[in-house]
Amino acid sequence: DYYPQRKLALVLAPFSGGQGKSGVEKGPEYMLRQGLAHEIQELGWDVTKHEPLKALPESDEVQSGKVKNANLVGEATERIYRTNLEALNQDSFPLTLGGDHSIAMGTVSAVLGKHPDAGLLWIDAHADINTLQGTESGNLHGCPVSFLLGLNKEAPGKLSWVPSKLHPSKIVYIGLRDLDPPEKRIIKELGIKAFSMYHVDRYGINQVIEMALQHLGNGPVMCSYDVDAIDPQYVPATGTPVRGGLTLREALFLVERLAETGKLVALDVVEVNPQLATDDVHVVDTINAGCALARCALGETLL
Ligand code: B3U
Ligand code: MN
Ligand code: MN
Repeated sequence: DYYPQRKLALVLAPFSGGQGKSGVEKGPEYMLRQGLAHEIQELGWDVTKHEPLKALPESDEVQSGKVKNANLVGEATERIYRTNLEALNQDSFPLTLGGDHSIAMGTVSAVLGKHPDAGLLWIDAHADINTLQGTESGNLHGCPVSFLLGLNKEAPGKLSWVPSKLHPSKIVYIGLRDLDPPEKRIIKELGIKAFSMYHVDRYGINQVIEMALQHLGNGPVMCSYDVDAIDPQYVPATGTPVRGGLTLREALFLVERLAETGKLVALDVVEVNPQLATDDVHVVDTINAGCALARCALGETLL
């Protein structure tokens, strides 16, 4: 058990600069309004709130190839990194609420700063491993893993802080179903363990998580959870929904199993965009799913 004191740092990351749709910065606010902080306290955690992105300055953007908002993403992710590393150093579990997935450059780097042997479980419809060369969209939320792995020789502007401490053998994907061709090549070349929706159907979610955990070994595990891994029928309010995803039970089961191992050291819940719903039920479903992921990862459903 990494957190015998049950201290939790709730890190709000209302950030949308890693992609083009507004609304994803409202994710944390909606999850808090749903009562998430209180629910976590009810589970026995001592919760402190952190807002590293307060007063984020207007940034002076460098135009570097296709990639958008490099300085803004650099500034935001470095702030999140510092906040989360400090939380980890004070024996607090960092639960980071996004915001778009670019913020994982900060959250994962913090975990690797504290626990160099940590494994990373990346649950997502997308691999988010595009390089500066390979990205078609120029959206940095499609690139965090390439930075964490050090695949970009020179990072533009303020993105140069990212330490790239992740080894390809220490990341496992679950839920993939929408990859760009260069991303597939990178995953193959680096031998990264990846369980797509095909593998979920083939082996079942239980065997997939066991294989994933076995691959990551005995050390601590961080989970970066993009809610678009879940089928849009359960989580419609997200920026890039892709049909054919995890059922809500499969999605929650993954984090329930992580809670059971006692090895989970940090969690991100990202890409909740309450503005992208066509009706209120969609918002409620999405926010409820995001909050349930956090609660289940913290042991709510363990007896
Ligand atoms: N691979 C595409 C699409 C994408 C990645 N992550 C999300 N969408 N959420 C890209 O833009 O890099
Ligand atoms: Mn993602
Ligand atoms: Mn995604």
